[in-house]
Amino acid sequence: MSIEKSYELAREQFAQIGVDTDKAIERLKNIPISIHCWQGDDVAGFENLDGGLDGGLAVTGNYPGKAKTPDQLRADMNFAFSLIPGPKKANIHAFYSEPKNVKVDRDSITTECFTEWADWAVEQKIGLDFNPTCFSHAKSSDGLTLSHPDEGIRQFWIDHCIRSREISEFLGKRTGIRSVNNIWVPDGYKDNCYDKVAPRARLLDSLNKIEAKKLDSKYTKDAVESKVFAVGVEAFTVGSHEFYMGYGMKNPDVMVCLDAGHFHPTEVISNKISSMLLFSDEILLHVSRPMRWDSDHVVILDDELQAIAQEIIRNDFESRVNIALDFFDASINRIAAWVIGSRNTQKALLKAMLEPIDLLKKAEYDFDFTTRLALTEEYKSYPFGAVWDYYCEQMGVPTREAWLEKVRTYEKDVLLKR
Ligand code: RNT
Ligand code: ZN
Repeated sequence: MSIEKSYELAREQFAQIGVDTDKAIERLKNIPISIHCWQGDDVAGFENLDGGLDGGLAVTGNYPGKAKTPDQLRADMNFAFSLIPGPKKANIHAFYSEPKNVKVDRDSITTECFTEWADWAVEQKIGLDFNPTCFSHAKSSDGLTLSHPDEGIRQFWIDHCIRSREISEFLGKRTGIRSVNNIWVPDGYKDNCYDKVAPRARLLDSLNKIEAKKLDSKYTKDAVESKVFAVGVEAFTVGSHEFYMGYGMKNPDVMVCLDAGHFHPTEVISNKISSMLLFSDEILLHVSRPMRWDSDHVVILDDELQAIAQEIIRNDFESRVNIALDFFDASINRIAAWVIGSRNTQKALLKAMLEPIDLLKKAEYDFDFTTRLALTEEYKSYPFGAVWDYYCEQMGVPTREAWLEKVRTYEKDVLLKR
């Protein structure tokens, strides 16, 4: 049956429970997803480092065809974007800089190192988000950066984060779309920390220095990302959730970032959004999929992804929740990874829009928990797929699994020739 016919039937069925599928589609068209460039090159960056990835981050797998130059990475993202419907941003990291001729260390990167990224984004009509890269560098090899006891090392990373804010502002100005600048540091210890206050006090002082200058909030806004543990940083992270929660509450210009993999294994970020947004204007999400630990698996349409989307949609939070993806899997085709994770995030948002939200809220307010449970379960098998397919067709991207064939062709023609 044609996509249109299926959609017509689905539209009718949803209309019967008071859900307007056309409206849902229009709503989805206005929710940008920030797609992380680092899935395309296994978080390697382009600095030609001798050392590999560190900071407790790990990418496993050696699937062929990873991007080795900025142009390859942008080409791969362009191709992935052609398979993902709706508005997108690209999320880049400082170590994807393209300095002209001379090597520019992280503390002295300038907007000029990012003109290619900016030109590309303008061409693609997308916004850009930014991240200082406080890992995979000689000065992060002690496992401490902004909280390092050595003043010189600390200053190096402070300068790097200040430069990153300026670059983010530049990217916001160039693209006309505000850029989020997200600060995550790997700082912590493998084994039990004896003095937990001193490193946190140093991190706080560093952040205050980084944030001292007010930048134009029309173009950039900072976020800070916590973490509970990592491989090699099992015992103690300086930037814990409580630390950055406190920082965000005291500094309303700075958003708190919630990464789905950065909490204890059964703790979920979906249940934090409602509380956070009673106290902050905005938050940043790193949508990821932890498996037993912060493993950064490709996002699938699982219960937690749907719970995250439901929190955003049921409460009209889409203008206050910045949705960014953060996963990296080198065991499968990297473009497929982007497409799967991005499309699933959008599917989850759409599925959440296809519930009669007011009716279900009312059942709950009336203490009618039978109706609440019965209907939420029944609505799970309503024909959401027909609406998704129609949306993809409208947006000019492949419907259903048709994108996979295109990825295979690109793999053969482009990736395997690298
Ligand atoms: C690390 C954080 C961080 C990184 C990226 C590469 O645990 O999740 O967001 O994944 O900055
Ligand atoms: Zn993250």
